[in-house]
Amino acid sequence: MRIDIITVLPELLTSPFAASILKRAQDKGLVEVHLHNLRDYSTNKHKNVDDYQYGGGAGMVMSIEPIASCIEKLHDERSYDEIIYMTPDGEILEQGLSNQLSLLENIIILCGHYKGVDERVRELFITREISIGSYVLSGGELAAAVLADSIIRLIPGVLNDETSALTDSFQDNLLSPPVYTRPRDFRGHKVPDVLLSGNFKLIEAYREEEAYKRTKERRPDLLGE
Ligand code: 6GU
Repeated sequence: MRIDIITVLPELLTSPFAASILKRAQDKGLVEVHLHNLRDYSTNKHKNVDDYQYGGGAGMVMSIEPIASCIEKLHDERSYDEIIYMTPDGEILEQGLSNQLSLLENIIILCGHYKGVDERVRELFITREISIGSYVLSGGELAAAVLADSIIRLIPGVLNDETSALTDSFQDNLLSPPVYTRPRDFRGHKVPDVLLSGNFKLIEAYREEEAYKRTKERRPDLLGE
């Protein structure tokens, strides 16, 4: 898979892809992440990528020209399955959408800023608009990192058995059960006996029950309640 991210702040996106699982996925050749500085596509002498909005009002709007040249340059080199715009008024990201996107070959992610992009960018280029939740971030970069992380970890070969996505919270619409490691007793707070029993059938049943209990308590919406 190839992910091209268009942003005015590429430095905000370097560290998320330079460590841990996302770095390993790239090192293994399972995903390519390319950052594009929108300013490089500005044609005016101040390298501006935004302008005042027609009709007046506070806040700048991201101009269509640099975005169009960047997307068109990428599109000349390969075809894209989705051109995603990160915006607080987009579809809320859920695991199912990450699962779908992880099956694609090439995607572009455009990070919104200021008051957003000129509406014609959305009409002419964008195939999907995604938000990561009902709160406002200063820009789409952190949201793009969240989206990319949730997609990349699902690409076959990225996770090993230990980190398998199959047992993640949400993958089966259930939250994960509690987990423990040494010591067995921390100041009188003990690890549940069943986890020390060596009886894998019992342990599996315990984990399923705890996952269900936790989901019912914290996220009944996931159970359709
Ligand atoms: Cl995608 N962008 C911004 N600016 N804020 C957000 C968001 C995106 N998703 C949730 N909040």
